[in-house]
Amino acid sequence: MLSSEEVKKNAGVFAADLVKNGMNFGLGTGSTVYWLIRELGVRVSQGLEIRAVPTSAQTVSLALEAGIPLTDLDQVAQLPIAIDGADEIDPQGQLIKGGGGALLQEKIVAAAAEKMIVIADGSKYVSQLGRFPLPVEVIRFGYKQVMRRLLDAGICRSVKLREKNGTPFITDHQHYILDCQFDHIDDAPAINTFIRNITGVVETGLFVRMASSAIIGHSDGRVETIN
Ligand code: ABF
Repeated sequence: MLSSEEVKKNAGVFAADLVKNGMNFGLGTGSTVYWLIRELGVRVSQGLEIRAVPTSAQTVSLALEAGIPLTDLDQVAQLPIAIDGADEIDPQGQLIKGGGGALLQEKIVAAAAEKMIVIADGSKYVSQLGRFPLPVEVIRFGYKQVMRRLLDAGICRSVKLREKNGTPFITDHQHYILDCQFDHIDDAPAINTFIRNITGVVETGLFVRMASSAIIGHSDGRVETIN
């Protein structure tokens, strides 16, 4: 049985093969993407020519440390792929993302890419979304109104302002995150639309019809691609 870190590493290294010479690509965030960055760093040092569009400040520093050249969405004409982690993936390829707090930029990059490829360990693959609290990025001003709207609508069981070290967690884009606990999410597109329509909401961590495939690492060493 492999450790969870080894499983993530297998998925990250497997995904590195999708990044071809000369490619611009979206580079996600998180502990599985960490291994992708490490592997691509080695390949860049061996001559692979690529440019990454990073999805967070954390990924900017890891990529620079690994020697991966960066670019941004305004500089690239095409983004054939984006590779990113997820907190939950269902059989329809719908995702919950944002556990690490980078959902806004991750969604913008995923939307710009022709294909979004998810990398994760098997524990993230679920029959139904909703056990992992759904992150919702909100404007700081008046955020309690948004909390109230979410609760009054009765769509989720509880809503919490995300904190770090006893103070509100601030995203890369200077917003707050509300973590919404559901029992399960039956209709992800409808929930996503409903929440996005609340004034003050910037984006949700529900990624609907965005992922093209998922690369899932397993503890027995297998790496599976689900299309
Ligand atoms: C990011 O990585 C986030 O959207 C997500 O919260 C997190 C999960 O990935 P990992 O478990 O690989 O750290 O993409």
